[in-house]
Amino acid sequence: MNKTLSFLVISVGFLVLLACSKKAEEEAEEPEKTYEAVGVVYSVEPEENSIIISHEQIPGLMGAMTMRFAVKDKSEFEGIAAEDSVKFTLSVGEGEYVASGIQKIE
Ligand SMILES: [Cu+2]
Repeated sequence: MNKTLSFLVISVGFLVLLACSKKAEEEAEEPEKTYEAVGVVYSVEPEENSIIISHEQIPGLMGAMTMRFAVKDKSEFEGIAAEDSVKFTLSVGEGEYVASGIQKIE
């Protein structure tokens, strides 16, 4: 094998390796991520299985805003009303924002 050819083979091999490791990295990011968040309840909508919360900044995800979260378990709504300060766990998966463990805070 001449020098140019072996250089080419090594380069292509390196590129394939790079592409593969990048793909594995992207796939590893697929699973649902969770964040701890705090905010003030804007409105509770049990019939819609959702809650609207003015949340504070969530580092690594988004700034402060008022937005709707899906709520999977109706018992989450017990004792929670508009204007309550709350903390909750936000799960992000497949473009869906789910609030769970919603708890009133002082
Ligand atoms: Cu938001």
